[in-house]
Amino acid sequence: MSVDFSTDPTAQGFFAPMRFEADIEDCETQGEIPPELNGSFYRTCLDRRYPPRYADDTPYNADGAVDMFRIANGNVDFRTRYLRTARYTAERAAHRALFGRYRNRLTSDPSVAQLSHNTGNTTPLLFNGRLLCLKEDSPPMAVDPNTLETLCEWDFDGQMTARTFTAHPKLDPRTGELIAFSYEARGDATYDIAVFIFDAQGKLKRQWWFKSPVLSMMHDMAITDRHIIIPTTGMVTSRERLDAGLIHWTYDSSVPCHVAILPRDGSGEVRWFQGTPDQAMLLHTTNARTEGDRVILDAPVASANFHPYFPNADGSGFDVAGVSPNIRRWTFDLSSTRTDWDEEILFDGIRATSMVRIDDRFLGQPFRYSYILAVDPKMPFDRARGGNLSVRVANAWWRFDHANGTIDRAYVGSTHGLAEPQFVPRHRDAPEGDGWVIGVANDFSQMRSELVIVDAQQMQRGPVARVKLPFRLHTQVHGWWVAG
Ligand code: V55
Ligand code: FE
Repeated sequence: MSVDFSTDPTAQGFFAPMRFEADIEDCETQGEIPPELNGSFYRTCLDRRYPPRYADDTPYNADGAVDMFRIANGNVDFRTRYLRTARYTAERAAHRALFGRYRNRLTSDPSVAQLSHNTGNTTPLLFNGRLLCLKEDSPPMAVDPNTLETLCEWDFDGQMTARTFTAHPKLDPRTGELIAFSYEARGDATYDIAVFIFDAQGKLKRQWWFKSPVLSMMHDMAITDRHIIIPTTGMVTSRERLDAGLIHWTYDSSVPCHVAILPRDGSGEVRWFQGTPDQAMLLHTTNARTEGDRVILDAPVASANFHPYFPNADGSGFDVAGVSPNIRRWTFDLSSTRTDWDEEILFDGIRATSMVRIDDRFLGQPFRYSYILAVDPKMPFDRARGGNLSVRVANAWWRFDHANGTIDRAYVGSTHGLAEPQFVPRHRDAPEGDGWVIGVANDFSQMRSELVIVDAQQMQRGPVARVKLPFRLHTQVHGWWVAG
């Protein structure tokens, strides 16, 4: 069986896998890297080693690769490595894909029935000396943060007993705790949710186990200084679906969003709230806080399926009109017996993506700014040379000011698509918003990628520096900054 990606429409142009590993010292740079910018920018990426076994599979099922831009004294070194997962190793030995459709082990080659399907392709996060590369269907992959060598699948020294682990745990900037949850926590199509709090030294401090009212994707969570918030979505599965050999998820537009809220200190039970189906398409949260008896969550939320690879349960086709979330503020009143919540639309009229970040020093606390990847019709975009603006190509970063409702926009070139923005503070103690927004831009005119650095307080000026790689990079999912 030959390696041929030519019939995979999701693996063309900038989305074709790179299938390489590389080290570049002293990368080519235009402009001046700010001297205060010192640290490592990590990205987890999708990069299939072998063509998928099924043509309808999702790119989310690609092998994971991890990139590192190490920035010091105005210089940048770049490194990229595949994650050496059990899956990668087995498929490499077989010279072909052995794992089948996304999160459906019944569609895999029988030879890998007992092997982990972990790809670690979604989020990198440094905790307790290990770079954790996370995939929500598996435990973390632990990676050496300097060499990017894969260490092992990591269960926190046996403390984390769930079969899965979210790709979006929260590092509390005040306490150093890592707060995480698992869904389908006792295996495929189980309703079990587990929630874990690890202290800054990695010791398990508290855990909860309970059942979800729906069997849905639960991609992200939020924390406040007192609460843990976990939303369900309309992206659902079932034992029957998996037994039929289908891809794990289908979007059911009749399923309402549910939200679990737990007190962090274990002083009360988990409380479930129930919303409506038009609130059920969310991936990422922006931030949350507790004010008295109210929990306030800001998040990009859409009302229809924005995953083109997961079919609609009612048989309708993918509709690009439904893909753009708006930013919603949900307020939960813990002092009443209400099981619903209040919704307010922030930044009315905008069409964003779900790729939103904040200044992580303000996680769980009152905050002012968020940074989001956007398809911005006001920015010039050369469709002939820049590909199509679509679900997969966005051309702007926006800074939302949650205090006054304004939006600042950054644009890096008419043939450039952007990945998720990463905020980096100027100094550890700099005020919120004082720093840079960094991230990878893909220049379709040259088929090269670059790391661009934008002053967060002067977004409209565009990049102050561009670190140009001599090749294109694989598709990023999420990034992570580690200072120093
Ligand atoms: C998402 C991404 C995933 C996944 C589940 O963006 C959800 C949402 C990159 O993999 O497995
Ligand atoms: Fe995510």
